[in-house]
Amino acid sequence: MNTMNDFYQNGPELQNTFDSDMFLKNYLKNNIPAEYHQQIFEHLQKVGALAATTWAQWAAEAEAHPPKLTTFSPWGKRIDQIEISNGWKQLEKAAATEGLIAIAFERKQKEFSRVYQMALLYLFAPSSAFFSCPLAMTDGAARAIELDGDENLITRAFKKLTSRDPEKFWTSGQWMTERTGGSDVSGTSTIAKAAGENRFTLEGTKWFTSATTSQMALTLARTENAEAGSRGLSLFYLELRDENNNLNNIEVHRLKEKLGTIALPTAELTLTGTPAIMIGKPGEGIKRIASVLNITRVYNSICALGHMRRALDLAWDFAQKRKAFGQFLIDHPLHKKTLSDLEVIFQRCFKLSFFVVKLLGKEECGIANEQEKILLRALTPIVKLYTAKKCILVSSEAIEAFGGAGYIEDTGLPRLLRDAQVFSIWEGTTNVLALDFLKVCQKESVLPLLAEILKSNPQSLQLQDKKWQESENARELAFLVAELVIESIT
Ligand code: MFK
Repeated sequence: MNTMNDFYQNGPELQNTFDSDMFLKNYLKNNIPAEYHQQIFEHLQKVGALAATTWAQWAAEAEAHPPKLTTFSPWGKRIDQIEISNGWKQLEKAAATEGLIAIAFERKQKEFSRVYQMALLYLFAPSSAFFSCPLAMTDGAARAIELDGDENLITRAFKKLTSRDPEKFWTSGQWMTERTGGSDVSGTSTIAKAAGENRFTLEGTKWFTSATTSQMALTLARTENAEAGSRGLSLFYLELRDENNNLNNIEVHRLKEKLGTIALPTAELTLTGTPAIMIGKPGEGIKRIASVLNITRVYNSICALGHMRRALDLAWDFAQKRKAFGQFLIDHPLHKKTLSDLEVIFQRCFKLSFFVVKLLGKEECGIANEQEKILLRALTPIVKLYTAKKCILVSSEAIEAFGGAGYIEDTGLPRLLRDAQVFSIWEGTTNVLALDFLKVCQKESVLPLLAEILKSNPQSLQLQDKKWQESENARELAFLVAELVIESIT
């Protein structure tokens, strides 16, 4: 006889995450020229299978074994060793082998290379335990070096950052934040002392250094006698270890205890005379690091998108196997409508994110016109802030769709919500990005340009409102622009 005691609910399962994603497939069919379809589809199908199986297992292993810092050897020598899990190491190798960075810089699919790469990242990220974070900084660093680095840095670093060989592949950190602030970096107190032609040694403390196990980092510092404020900052390249694999005058104080992203090593550290090379000219630090930020913000959007997709895939699957009140959840009209409404939010985020990715691809291939360049600059903060906030909302609703199980740690579901919160914090908070957008509007006449592009939408008239010049309305403006642009994308 079947009693309630015999009942055990099956948890949610993943299918090949590419095969099951009709929205992605249709987007790629309609937005990438047919000559690239076969190769890209075959690759993404392989990746979708890995994301649902091996990579998800490695990510679980990385989450179960967070990084550990050992500051001293048993005999008292300062060693600052960060131990990372096998899962994390395997994910790094997979990222290189699959060309997660390389695809964007080889540009074999011309301006569509970014679309291909970001589709790959979208599948990789939710099964990567946030290995996507070092990848974002790696990609941004490669772009900064490609734009502003000399031959030495191209050979020394760019080639490794963009390598498909796991033995040669490097990742990069981006160390911008000090104790005085991550949004307002004008108080940066790291000093760069001259040590030969374009060579410096850095002294200062960095408060958030993610991916501290990377081989290199880009960071901001102030040359001696440079002016105060952000205009006195320059951009520097450094390598974390010397030829004997010892840290290059770097002391790691501790790893951060974070709300989420726990597999990702994030440290506080001090540079105590670390050799560095300046990228760009003195005082150009913000402008030069902006090329990193613009890439990491697009990554943030794509990773938020992948995160939403994962949360929804699990919630849809569960709705088809969980019964309540005599029928499957999916057959309850209200449950189905709740998930369908979240699906619409996801799809809107998808449209905006890949619209910006396409612009990025065009700009990097030198075929974007002036309007497209302005749009890319203006919409990068918008897509980042919009998708981050929607991701938190979708993740919260998705775990609620599991009832109590969504609140229980060993189901793995609460992590969806904890991890989602980071998207709106790192790489610029919602308000900082909304204000950045406002600054761009003031400089580049973005609103008239947008009003012209969006003129078929009666709501675009709102863009002429004077109130947008007030910074307190910047957030409202940012979300309005996001919604209007999404509605204009066919
Ligand atoms: C890892 C585990 C997670 C743990 C939780 C997360 C913890 C948080 C970790 C972090 O701290 S992550 C870092 C977060 N911080 C940011 O993302 C930076 C946010 N701040 C900004 O984005 C500011 O706008 C910025 C620092 C870039 C600049 O502010 P400023 O100092 O007021 O400079 P300004 O005047 O806005 O820009 C200087 C120049 O750079 C201008 O050019 P001009 O000199 O020609 O006028 C700008 O146009 C240009 N610029 C600024 N942003 C740009 C840009 N150009 C292109 N693209 C951009 N995005």
